[in-house]
Amino acid sequence: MIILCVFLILCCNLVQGQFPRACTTSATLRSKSCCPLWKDGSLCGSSSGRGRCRDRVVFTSLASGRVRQYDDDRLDWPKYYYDKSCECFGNYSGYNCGGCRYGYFGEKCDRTHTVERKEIRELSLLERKRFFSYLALAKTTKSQDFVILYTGDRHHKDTYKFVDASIYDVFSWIHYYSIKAILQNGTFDDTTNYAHQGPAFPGWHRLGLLFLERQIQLLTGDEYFALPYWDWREDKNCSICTNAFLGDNDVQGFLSPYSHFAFWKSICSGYNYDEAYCLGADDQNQMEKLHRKPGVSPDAPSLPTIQDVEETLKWEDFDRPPYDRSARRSFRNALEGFIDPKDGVTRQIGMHNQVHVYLGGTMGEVPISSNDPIFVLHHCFIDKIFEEWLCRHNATSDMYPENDQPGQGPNECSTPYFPCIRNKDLLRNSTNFGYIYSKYQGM
Ligand code: KOJ
Ligand code: ZN
Repeated sequence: MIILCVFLILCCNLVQGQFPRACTTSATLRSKSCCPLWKDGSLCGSSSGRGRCRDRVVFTSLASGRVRQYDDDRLDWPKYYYDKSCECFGNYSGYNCGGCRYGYFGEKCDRTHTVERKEIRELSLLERKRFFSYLALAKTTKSQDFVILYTGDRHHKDTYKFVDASIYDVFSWIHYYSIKAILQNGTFDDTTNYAHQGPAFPGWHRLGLLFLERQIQLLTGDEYFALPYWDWREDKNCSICTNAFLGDNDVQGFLSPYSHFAFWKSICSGYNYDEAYCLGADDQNQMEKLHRKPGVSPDAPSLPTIQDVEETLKWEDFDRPPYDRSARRSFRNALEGFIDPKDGVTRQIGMHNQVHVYLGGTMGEVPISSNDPIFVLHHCFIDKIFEEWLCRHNATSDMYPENDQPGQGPNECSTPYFPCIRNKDLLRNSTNFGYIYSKYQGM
């Protein structure tokens, strides 16, 4: 019975993400059409009024109209792969419009409710145990809806292929894929990417967390599931790095055999060179185990303070030219952690980056950091700070700036999510996406 319920949930509530399995058959790739049938037998559920199959659901890229010299497969997402994709109406969403927009539930997507994301230490013992078992299930359950891209050589698109992955690994892969160096005139540029070092950073990660949260809701049938966060302000010695929480580690950095994630392996680990995407994704033996070394790096011996967060929140401009890691007096760049939040000018490892570097190990390796579930808790707190900024500054999506970062224009699709959600539409309060944060420790 439970198996049947899980199966029904999986096949009837498809939501955002990519690559949709249904769009990676050789026929769909050849036709460049990603408009799968919904269960009513029509493309994108069109006969039930859920959506339609549309040409170029790609939005405009560069504001300035400058011609790009890139040959990267992710540019102008999802144009390289698909000319056609589903456009869903109203509250419907998902690659075939069979699912609901974030914050909406039910067959007709007409039910709403708001979930509350709490600090992990606020959870009851039962809630915490439930969270760890949901994660274990997500790590071991093959995604029915999505597959991941795996390639031998990024210069040769005919070596691209798609492989199965677990639900958690699809989430982790999305971060990996967005962050790989950009192929430009046959060479790789790793100074910029689709999710970081630009105005897309807060919204991109917000969407990633929503993706994982919804996938877990669907997997478990628990519509009220909410991701927890870790308020790391002034935390000493990573107080959640214990086996009752995210896990203790040994001197080499490996997680304690008694921790929840002792046997987790990192997808896309081991082959972190620019030329390939996620080699080894089909072989557990090639993946390294999670590791962590909190407080060991001389570059980030402690965690950000209450004052650091307050100083970050005071910056009025969401982002500022040149919209990259050198942007000054920019809320986004202070939050991401390339400038001192106090003066908005001095280069330093702060805030988001500081927590990654402080934790070290898997979390300190940019391409694979999302394999460690502490990434989820860290980014939920970053998202909470982003939410606090949106409230304090009465932010609206028109504050999202035009800029030249690849994939980060206001009207470009957040890359590589599916279907298209424009970057600027993520600059909206979390209640628009069906969640809020608990008030904890005064924020
Ligand atoms: C890992 C990441 C990231 C930043 C750092 C540290 O994923 O975004 O590590 O610079
Ligand atoms: Zn990231």
